[in-house]
Amino acid sequence: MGQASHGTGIGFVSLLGWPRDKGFLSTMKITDARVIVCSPGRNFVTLKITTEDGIHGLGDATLNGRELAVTGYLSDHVIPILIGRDARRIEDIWQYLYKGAYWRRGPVTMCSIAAVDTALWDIKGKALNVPVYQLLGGASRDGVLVYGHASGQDIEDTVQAVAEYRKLGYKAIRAQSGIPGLQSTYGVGRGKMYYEPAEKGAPVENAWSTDLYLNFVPRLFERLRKEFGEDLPLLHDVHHRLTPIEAARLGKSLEPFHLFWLEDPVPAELQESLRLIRQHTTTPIAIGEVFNSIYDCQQLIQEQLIDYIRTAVVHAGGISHLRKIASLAELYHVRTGCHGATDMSPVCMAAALHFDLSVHNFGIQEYMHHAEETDRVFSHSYSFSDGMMHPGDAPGLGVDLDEALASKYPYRRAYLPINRKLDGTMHSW
Ligand code: CS2
Ligand code: MG
Repeated sequence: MGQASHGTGIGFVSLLGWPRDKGFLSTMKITDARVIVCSPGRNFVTLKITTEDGIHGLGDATLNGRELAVTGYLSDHVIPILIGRDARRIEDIWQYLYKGAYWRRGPVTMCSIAAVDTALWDIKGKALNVPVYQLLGGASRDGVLVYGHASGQDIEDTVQAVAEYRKLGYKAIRAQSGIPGLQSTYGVGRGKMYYEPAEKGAPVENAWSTDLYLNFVPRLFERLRKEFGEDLPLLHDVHHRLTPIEAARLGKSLEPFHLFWLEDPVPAELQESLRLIRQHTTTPIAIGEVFNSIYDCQQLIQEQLIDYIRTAVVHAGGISHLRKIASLAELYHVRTGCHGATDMSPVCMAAALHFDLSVHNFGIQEYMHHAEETDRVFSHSYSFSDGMMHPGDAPGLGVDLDEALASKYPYRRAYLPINRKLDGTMHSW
């Protein structure tokens, strides 16, 4: 008892006597897994998994400014126990890596698991000859609404940047501006359409003043509404820089300009602090780009303290785990708004688009252009048109990595900037 050929019903076998290495279907063994680190425009860590039938899948494992920690976790601890496993068992491999490690969660672990999970979805799609979104329940919409990043040195500069994004067809735009009196501000590009979050060398130091910021931001949005009218969805990122009562004041003062969302108003370690913000303002709140698991999201979602959950495929355990977060969010009227800055590689971007297209409670997707070198190294089937994106219909994720070209862009250590108050005190960002 225990052996069964294809098509044998479960009623014919004793599950207790069933050898664990034999499934009802033949397996597709993982024969190779490698980490590829490259820097075409910025650093990226990519996991490439190959199966016995020659199909390969890609997963993004980039943790901005801490890339090599994930590389080590994958190469030294995950890959050795991945080889020989059945690539078709995506959920089981996820649980094996999560529960089996004993040490759970955290960005390094969850980026590593995400990379494996994403690569396995890519493989499954290719093996079945369908785009990943078809495996996730199919399209729930025709395309994915994205927002672009407009930023300027001052208000008029930012008005111009928003106008440029509108010309490019964007239907939703995030607006950030330099603040008069502060030398530099994170999130403001230098003469480009977008900014690069990390820079070479030691972390750049930005100066911060909450007073200047709180007085300035409502003026920025008043001006933007005057210029662009009431209908353009506008977003703003606070980068975790306020206390709850300051954030409440900002949310309240922005109400006349009805933002699509106000992002990361406070650092989200103390999640009950969002209750205070909620008591004071109806400005919608988006949080979660630094979260790694459903447990990080749980309180904010279940208490309906946020409107959009920002977890990304790469940082929160891959497509499988993100779907669970989305399902929890759906119960509480919270919609998704995945993080999509340039440190999410095109592999992550593609995975996000398959996810976005399929989940019912999708809200919006962040989209920041990658550098041209990045797009040359990672060819992809996703596309942008008229403010919307689509993952394309190539089997799997629809992204590939030109390894020969990637090897021409070796890793360069780079860091995110830090933020200090005018008196030199370290501050959040
Ligand atoms: C930002 C990012 O895209 C965003 O909303 O917060 O610039 C973020 O700071 C970086 O992606 C961090 O790696
Ligand atoms: Mg952000």
